[in-house]
Amino acid sequence: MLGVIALGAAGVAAGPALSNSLDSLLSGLSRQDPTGLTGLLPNAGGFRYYSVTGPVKPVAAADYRLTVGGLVDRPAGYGLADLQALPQHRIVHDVQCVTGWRVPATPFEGVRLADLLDAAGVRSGATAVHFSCFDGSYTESLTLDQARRDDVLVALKMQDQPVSHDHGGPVRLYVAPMYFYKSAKWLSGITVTPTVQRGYWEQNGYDVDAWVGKSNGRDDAPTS
Ligand SMILES: Nc1nc2c(c(=O)[nH]1)N[C@H]1C(S)=C(S)[C@@H](COP(=O)(O)O)O[C@H]1N2
Ligand SMILES: [Mo]
Repeated sequence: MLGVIALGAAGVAAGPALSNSLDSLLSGLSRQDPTGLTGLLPNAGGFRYYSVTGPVKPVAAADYRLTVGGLVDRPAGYGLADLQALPQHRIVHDVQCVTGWRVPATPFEGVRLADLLDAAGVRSGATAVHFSCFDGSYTESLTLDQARRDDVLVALKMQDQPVSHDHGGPVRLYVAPMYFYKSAKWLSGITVTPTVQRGYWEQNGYDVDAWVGKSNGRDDAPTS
């Protein structure tokens, strides 16, 4: 996909003629949307499917494990049932992708990331949280202040259903106030770190502080 981004930038610099010939080389969806392999999910209500690694092997609910570690007093591992047993919070908010598409008023439900951080006991000297995924490639990050917000969830449900495999189930991150690339799918690891470690797209130019409408050079209308 980096090739696609490079070609896209070259196309802009070279003007419309070259851009048109580049267009014919690229599939329509990839051209419009370089942030992942993407397709329209059937019956998904406007969501697009993203995976930077192509197909991801599903993990059965019974085999799912989320680890919490790094600069914490009590590293922990949670199965899906462990997460389901914790207090659940439901947020209904617009989803906004940095490439422009928006899905209004989408319910997400799960455990507050803040609750998992409190349970682990964040040590002094920590300022950030790093996320890893069982696709083996995607990563994300938040500052500790961002991670402790009420509208940041370790989500077990999306659209009032268990998070489907295509949407990053059984468990994905949901960062309501930020562009959707912050909402890591197939979440497997939460690591408290001394400083922010840039995530996958952030190493490729996206902003770490991904507030909708106030980052990435975009002026999208506020989400609510
Ligand atoms: N593991 C993983 N998480 C990811 C991505 C990805 O490619 N891999 N793409 C991100 C981007 S850019 C978006 S817009 C959303 C898309 O979520 P969806 O596939 O449920 O629509 O997931 C985000 N989280
Ligand atoms: Mo995205």
